[in-house]
Amino acid sequence: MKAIKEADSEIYSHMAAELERQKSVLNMIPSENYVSPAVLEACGSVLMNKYSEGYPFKRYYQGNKHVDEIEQIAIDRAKKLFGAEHANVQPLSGSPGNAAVFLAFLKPGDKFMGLDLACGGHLTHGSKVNFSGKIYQQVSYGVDEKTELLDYDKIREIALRERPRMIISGLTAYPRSIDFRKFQDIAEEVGAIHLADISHIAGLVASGVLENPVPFTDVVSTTTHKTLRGPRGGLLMCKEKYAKDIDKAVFPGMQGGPHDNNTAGKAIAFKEALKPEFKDYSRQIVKNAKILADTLMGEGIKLVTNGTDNHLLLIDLRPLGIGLGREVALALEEAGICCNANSVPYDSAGPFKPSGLRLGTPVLTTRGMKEKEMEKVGKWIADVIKDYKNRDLIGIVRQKVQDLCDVFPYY
Ligand code: DSN
Repeated sequence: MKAIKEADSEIYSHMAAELERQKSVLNMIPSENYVSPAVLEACGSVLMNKYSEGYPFKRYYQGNKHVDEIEQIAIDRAKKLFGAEHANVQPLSGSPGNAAVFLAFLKPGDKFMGLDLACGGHLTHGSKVNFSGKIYQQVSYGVDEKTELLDYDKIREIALRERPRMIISGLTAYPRSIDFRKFQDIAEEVGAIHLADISHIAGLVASGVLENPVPFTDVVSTTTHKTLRGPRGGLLMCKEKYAKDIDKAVFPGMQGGPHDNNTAGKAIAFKEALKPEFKDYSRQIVKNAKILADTLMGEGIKLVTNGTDNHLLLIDLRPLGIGLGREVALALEEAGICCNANSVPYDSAGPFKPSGLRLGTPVLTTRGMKEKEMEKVGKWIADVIKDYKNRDLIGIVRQKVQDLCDVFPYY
């Protein structure tokens, strides 16, 4: 960061401090990851100087000879990675990608189904405060109150009754695998488009650790920066028959010029994800999450659905008190463990003071941590949760976290 240091010492000092923070904490926010130096270089490159409205070899601006090649490589690699008939690598992130899908298939006021945010969905799956819930009519489905699992019979029942134009599957805080095939079947039965939002699990899907919905699902959306470990960005994949609708909805429907620097970062990340090592990485993410879950439950901590199939865990703090999520997340942050407060299904405390904690293993796994480390980390998390006001304990855990981070450096 030599040039930044010289040009703007104020921003430089914050960036340098953020780098230190990322190195010296256990980052357990399940939607974050640490990208490779190659992806970082691409995102900070001269490609950001270019405008490229249009698609490869069909642009509205001159000078796109090299950008055309880069975007085409990104498209080809995405198709290979997920076995997709068609891929659009231009969505700036997950939300604009999903917005483009709405634009492609729904008119304002049309009905669609999405997983309730408090049960693990996403803002763009129909939250009242999001474009999806304001412009379109959301019919929500939840999880079973007892098992906290998706109930496919119930989802089918709602779909048959409501006849939505689109059904969204996918998660931001559901720790179990999703039967995307069942969603596709239900959508076909009621004549709806099925959008599978695999943003959180894309890396696990690409490596075959979780089921890949791309070959049989109408449209699949994802971000590229979570378990997939690429740059901030989005990606849409669909059956060939929807390719034109999707492309037109992304540009000129939703967006102007793509961010070519991030497109290059996506291409590099897809190449990394096609390597055999990425399979090992993905397997380890899930192994780590399972060990972490077992350790926490062994310490008497309640987990939503009593475990995990993917990269994330949702801790239910209600046995300790309603609405404790943020307070405990702050205590954990002080102890050097970064996660986020999150609603749990049927949380009476509301989204501003939720009763849960969401955490995951993608970053720790990127740093090379395995089962042994997860047992330690799980024990520290449980200690802080059970005694979150104890400043001495928080200080002791902070030191242990620092020591562990020193053994697993990154950047
Ligand atoms: N903000 C992302 C997450 O944390 O799950 C979803 O967009």
